[in-house]
Amino acid sequence: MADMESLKNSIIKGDQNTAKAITAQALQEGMSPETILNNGLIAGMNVIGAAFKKNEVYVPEVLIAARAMKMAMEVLAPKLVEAGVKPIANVVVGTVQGDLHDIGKNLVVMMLKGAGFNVIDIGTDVSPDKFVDAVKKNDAKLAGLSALLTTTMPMMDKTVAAFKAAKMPTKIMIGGAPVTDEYAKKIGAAGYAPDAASAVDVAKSLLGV
Ligand code: B1M
Repeated sequence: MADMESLKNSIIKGDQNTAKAITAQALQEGMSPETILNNGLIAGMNVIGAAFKKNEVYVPEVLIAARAMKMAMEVLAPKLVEAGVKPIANVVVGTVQGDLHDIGKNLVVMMLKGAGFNVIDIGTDVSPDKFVDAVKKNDAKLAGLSALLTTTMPMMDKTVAAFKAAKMPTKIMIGGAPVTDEYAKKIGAAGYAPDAASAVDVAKSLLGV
């Protein structure tokens, strides 16, 4: 019988073949897609996220775990849709205008997906208007802004201002190497996360989930 502890461990180890095989077996045995998602895949990503936060694992381990999750999700996603399992919330994530750095942003995307959010990744060099449009189009409650350059940090301020000008109640979470909690408060962003794992905690707390 498919064992969720083994599925969780396959995600932690980044063993994509085992993750995919156990997911397929669990579905075949009639386990609910939601149980597989929560007790196997998300449980594994939670462990990786906590270890990443404590510097017990590093970027490569997170990428490998996320790849294993992605493979398993290819099998699981159609069944989740059939079962009507809803993601926690829609979240739009991008790197601000003028900034092409996306490695950290991609990690944030992976961790949010791993935690059960539906993430709309709008890439790099994203203008304030494009952020606003993407949030409107996807009815997102949260926008995540990444910046790696001190010269592009002011675009976060401009993006927050664009949401305010559009009178949108969207919560905005910011992050990236030069960004600080103090800066988030200064520009009126709702939250700041220092790393990808914390981004999940901050996102959940901002959305009250
Ligand atoms: Co650039 N670069 N770079 N670069 N680059 C830095 C950032 C820099 C610190 C290097 C240096 O000088 N020591 C420096 C910035 C200086 C500053 O502004 N203070 C710099 C510079 C100057 C530049 C250029 C201007 C260089 C030039 O052309 N003269 C240029 C700018 C291009 C542009 O964006 N317009 C440039 C270009 C590039 C490359 C294209 C070559 C490449 C990017 C490739 C890519 O991303 N696809 C690159 C890289 C790789 C770096 C370094 C080496 C690594 C960045 C990285 O990926 N880190 C970087 C130096 C360094 O950091 N050692 C540097 C790993 C990543 C996992 O961490 O992105 O911090 P990070 O993400 C973390 C957290 O910050 C947080 O979670 C992540 C995971 O824990 N986080 C969030 C990030 N976003 C978040 C969002 C959240 C929450 C948390 O909520 C939404």
